[in-house]
Amino acid sequence: MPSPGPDGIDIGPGLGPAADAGRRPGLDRLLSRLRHIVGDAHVVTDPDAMAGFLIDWTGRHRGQADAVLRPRTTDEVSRAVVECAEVDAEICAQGGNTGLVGGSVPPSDRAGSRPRIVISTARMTDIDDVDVIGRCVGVQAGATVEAIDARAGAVGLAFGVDLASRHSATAGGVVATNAGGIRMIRRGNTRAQVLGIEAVLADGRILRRWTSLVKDNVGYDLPGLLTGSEGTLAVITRVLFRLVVPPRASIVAVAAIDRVADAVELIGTAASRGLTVEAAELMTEAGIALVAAHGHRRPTAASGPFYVLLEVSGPGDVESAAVELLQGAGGLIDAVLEPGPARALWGAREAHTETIARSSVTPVVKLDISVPIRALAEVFDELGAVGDRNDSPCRPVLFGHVGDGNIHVNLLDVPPDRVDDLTDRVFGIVTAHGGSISAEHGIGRAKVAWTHLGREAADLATMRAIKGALDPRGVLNPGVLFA
Ligand code: 2HG
Ligand code: ZN
Repeated sequence: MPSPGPDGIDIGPGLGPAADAGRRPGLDRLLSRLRHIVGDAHVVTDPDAMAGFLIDWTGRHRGQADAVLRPRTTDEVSRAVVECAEVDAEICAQGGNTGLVGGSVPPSDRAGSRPRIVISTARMTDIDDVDVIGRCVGVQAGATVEAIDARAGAVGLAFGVDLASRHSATAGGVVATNAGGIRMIRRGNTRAQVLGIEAVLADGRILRRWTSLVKDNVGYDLPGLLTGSEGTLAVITRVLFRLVVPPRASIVAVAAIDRVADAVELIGTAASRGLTVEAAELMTEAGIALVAAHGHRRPTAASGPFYVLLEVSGPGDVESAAVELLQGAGGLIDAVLEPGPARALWGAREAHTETIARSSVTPVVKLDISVPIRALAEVFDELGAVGDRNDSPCRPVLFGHVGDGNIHVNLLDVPPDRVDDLTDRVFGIVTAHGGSISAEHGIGRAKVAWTHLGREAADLATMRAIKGALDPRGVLNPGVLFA
C-alpha cells in the first residue's frame, strides 16, 4: 500500500473503528462469522492495523469501519457478502488504495447503525496462465498492474493499461474506476481491455461473464457496466483482460516548447507521418521545477514554459523519423530523445503526483478534467490563473495526457475553506469549454456534489435506477458516485 500524502485535514470524525461499535446490531455475530469464513488473522479490527485502509492516498478522505476483511477467493467474498446482507452491513471494496477521489475508503460519518466492512483484495493476487493465442489473461482483483504486465511480457505481450502507480494499483481498482493512464491514447481506457468479469452482487450471488470470444452479443454489456462503477454495483473479484502486442521498438522524446498548441501540433504531425503515438504527455515549467527541486533530472538542458513527452513507434527507422519530426517542430526550444522504455526520461513526468503531494501545506486539491483538444491551450491559460484571486490564493500545477485532452489540475496550499470555491471555479471553466469534470479518476466522494455538471437529469436518473436495481439497500460503497 502506498504511503498517504501529506498530513491530511481531518474532514470527518476520528479515524478508525467507531467507539460506539456496541450500538451496531449484529456486529459481533457478523465478525465471528467473517472470522469463520476467512480465518481470524484476516478480519482486522485493531485500529493501528486498520488505519492505512481508512485514509485515501491524498490524505483528504478519512473513513470509519468496524473491520477490514482480507478474503482469498471469490467464494469467500461471496459468503462474506451473504453474512453482511443478513445484518444490512455496508461494504467498501478496496484494491491498492491509490485512487485520488476518495472512492476507495469508507465514509467518514457513522450516522446510521449499520455495521461497515472494508473488503480488501490484498490477498487476491492470482494471475492465470496467459492465453497466448486468444491474447488474454484472467486475474484476481488484487493483482497489480505491474504484475499483470510482467506476466504478459513473459510471453511477448503487454497489458494495455499503464499508470505511474502501477506497482500498487490493482486490477479491481483500475476496472472499478475505468482508469485511463499513459497508454490510453493508443489502447483506449480500461473498459476497452475488459473481456470478462466476475463479481459478487449485493446479496452475495456471483455474477460471471467470462468469455474470450471476440464476438458474443447476448444482451447487455455487464462487464462494461461494472467497469467504472466505483464499487457501487458489485464487488469485483476477477477480471479477464485483453492483452496487446507491444511495439517492437519505440522512441521517447521530451521537448521544451513555447505553447500548448505546439504539443498538439507535434502529435498531429507524428500521426500524419505514419508514426504511432504510444503516449503523449504535457507538463509545465512549474511542475518540472518542482520535481527537479526534489532530485529528479530535468529532461532538457534548456527550459521552456511547457514540455511535451512523446513516445512513438512505427515501421522502419523510428529514431530517424522522430529526429526529423522534432527538427521540423514549431515552438521547439530544446529536445532529447532515447529508445523506449526510457524510464529515466519518463521519471520527471511520473514523479509529479508524489512530489506535488509532498510540496503542499494542505492536502492537494486534485481535479482531473478533460476538454476538447481544440480548447486545450485556452483552458490551460485559464486554469493556470485560478489561484490569482486574493480570496482563494493557491499554487496550480497542471499536467496531463495531452493527446486525450486530459489535464490534471493540482492546486497546492489551498486553505480548507476555499476548496469548494476553487473547485467551482475550475469546473466552471471546464464546462464552459464543453469538457468533463472527471476524465479518468472517477467521481468518488470528492466530486459527488458536481456530478450534475457532467450528466443530464435523465442520465443521472438512469444511473440511480441501475444502482437501485443492483443494490436496493444502498450498502455498496455508500456516498460514492451518489450523495
Ligand atoms: C497521472 O496521470 C495520474 O499521473 C495522477 O492520473 C494525476 O496526480 C494527478 O493529478
Ligand atoms: Zn492521469
